[in-house]
Amino acid sequence: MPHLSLTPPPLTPKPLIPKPSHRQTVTPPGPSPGARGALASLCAAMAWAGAVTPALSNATDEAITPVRVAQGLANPWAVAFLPDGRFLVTERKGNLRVVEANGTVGPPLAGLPRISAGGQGGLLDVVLDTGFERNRTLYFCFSEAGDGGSSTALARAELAADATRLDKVKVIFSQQPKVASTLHFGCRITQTAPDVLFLTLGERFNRAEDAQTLDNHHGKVVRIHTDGRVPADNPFVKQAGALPEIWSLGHRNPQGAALAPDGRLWIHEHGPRGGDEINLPAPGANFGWPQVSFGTHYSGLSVGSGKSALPGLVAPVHQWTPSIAPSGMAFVTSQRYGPGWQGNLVVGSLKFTHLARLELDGTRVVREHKLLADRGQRIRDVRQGPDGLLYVLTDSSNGELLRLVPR
Ligand SMILES: [Ca+2]
Repeated sequence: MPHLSLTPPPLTPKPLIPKPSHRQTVTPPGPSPGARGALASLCAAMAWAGAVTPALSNATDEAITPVRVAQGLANPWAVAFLPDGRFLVTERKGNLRVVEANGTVGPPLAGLPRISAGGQGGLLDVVLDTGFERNRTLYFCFSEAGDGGSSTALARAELAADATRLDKVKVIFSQQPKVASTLHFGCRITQTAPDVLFLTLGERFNRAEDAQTLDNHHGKVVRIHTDGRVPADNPFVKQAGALPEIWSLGHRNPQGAALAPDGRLWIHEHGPRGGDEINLPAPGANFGWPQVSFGTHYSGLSVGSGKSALPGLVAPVHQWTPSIAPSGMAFVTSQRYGPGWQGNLVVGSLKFTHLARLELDGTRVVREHKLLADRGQRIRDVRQGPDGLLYVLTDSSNGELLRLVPR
């Protein structure tokens, strides 16, 4: 989502002990489904020519220093940037905290609803409203208990002037139905217009088939107004039996979403064993889970049709096999890292503990770079701050907020 254009927080560099090498590796792109013209093929060939050059030749990848802003965060899941240079950070177990610009971690804010923490569930994403400076409004999503188990819920609230509590908390969306599962909540929020929110929703793992039907919110991307109303132009509002919030279907567990500079929504989702995907949700589009996948079930059995594509199911713009376990996603729109990074997509990897930096040609990934892998930290979230710098949250009981500073 667009971040507020405000005074950058003061840099208080606390450089970490340098590793032997900050050199990064380059891997060739995975299969890129979809039709390509001759020009695209030529571009791909040129991109490949670039991709096979030694990794060390890409000087820009060596030009970042991760600087620890804060530590001691318990499985932090999302970070948002307050206009005064402070940060809001969620902890999965249910805390929302202010982190001072100097890294001091504040106490949990009061006023949050009851959160059903456990497994993959808890307090997950948080984003500020684009009018936050004026209205103090923010949105957060979490796992909500109720009849039948739990599901993902989205709430709006106002941050008190002293930032010690949330006021006017209102749940504006609850995923239906609730089920007995602590897995696959999805739960990334993107504001694409002043009054429009998108929320990604996992299929809760044991309800995978639900992702193909419209009578539930499992494995869906939903689109609602910021007050919870359903937009009149959602794709299924006039279809009997369909839940009107649904924008797209056939998703597995999407834990990354970002608004591209051109206004398009991008998401990624965890595959099963292999087949993590980047998708561009479109109204009414079916992204195939669990009918098609580039991966297999954890058992090794094939998924659904056993195919990676079928007519009528939208292919991902990128896939990872083996799975990187993606979480968090942002576009680099600033010029802080030079022209080679501008327009890139960055994605956290939990499994391989790196930050993937993806060079794009339109909607196609043409090169992939792996950053920060030598730190061995699971990456849960990545965002571009109002200072144009990238910020990363690492996932552990002693999670960190890192600022990626260009050298
Ligand atoms: Ca898919």
